[in-house]
Parts: sequence; C-alpha cells; structure tokens
Amino acid sequence: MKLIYAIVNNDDSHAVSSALTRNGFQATKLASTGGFLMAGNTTFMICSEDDKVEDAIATIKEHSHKRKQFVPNSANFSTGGYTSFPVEVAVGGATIFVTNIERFEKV
Ligand code: 2BA
Repeated sequence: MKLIYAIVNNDDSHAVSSALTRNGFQATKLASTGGFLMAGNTTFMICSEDDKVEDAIATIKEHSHKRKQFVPNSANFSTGGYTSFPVEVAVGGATIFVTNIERFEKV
C-alpha cells in the first residue's frame, strides 16, 4: 500500500476531492500553507493499493490547474532606496509525494 500526499491549490480542492470520491478513493484533507507564498493550500492524504496509485494521480492531475501568481519582491537600487515590484511565479497543478505504508489498520 502507498500513501499519497497531494498539495493542491485551494481553488481546485473541491473538484479534486469530489473526483477522488467518485473514483473510489478515500482521502483526508488538511489545511496547509505554502512556505514560499505563505498562502493557503490543501494537502490530501490518500491511502491506496499499489496498482491504483497511477489512477489516483491521474484524477488529481485532471482537476489541478496551473496558475500564475504575483509575489512582492524587493530590490536595492543605486539611489540607496528599496523598492518593491511583483514577480510572477507559476504555481501547481499539484505537488505529489508517494510513500510506502508499512502497516495499515482501522481498529
Ligand atoms: P509555496 O511554497 O507557497 O510555493 C508556491 C510556488 O512558488 C511554487 O509552486 C513555485 O512555483 C514557487 N516557489 C516556491 N519556492 C520557491 C523558491 N525558493 N524560489 C522561487 N520560486 C519558488 P509549486 O512548485 O507548484 O508548489 C506549490 C506548493 O506545493 C508550495 O507552495 C508548497 O506548499 C508545496 N510544495 C512544493 N514543492 C514542495 C516540496 N519540495 N516540499 C514540500 N512542499 C512542496
């Protein structure tokens, strides 16, 4: 068995959650925060049989969209002053980790 962690944009979270349930996956949603943008995102924990992992990833991929976001950045010009200007970063679709599960029990 595998444990899939999938970090998705909050705006895609509902669609990903519904699609996983429709396709027979059980998932737990955690409210999380990206370390770079400091913006909220959603982390899914999905326990899956080995042969279903690709199906789960395809489901997540189908509903996670790439987005461009602007983040403030500062620069020091030769005038000695600091200014702030936005820098574009590409976010998503989903960031996915797959790990082995040594033991799985529901008691
Ligand atoms: P954040 O850390 O808020 O990162 C948002 C986006 O900012 C990233 O999108 C990436 O395009 C950019 N970014 C992140 N760190 C950067 C840096 N040091 N310099 C320049 N740009 C940077 P994604 O790569 O799609 O990541 C989306 C979210 O997935 C991340 O939100 C974070 O919550 C998670 N994530 C991504 N890679 C991870 C990793 N290796 N370990 C743990 N979480 C990760």
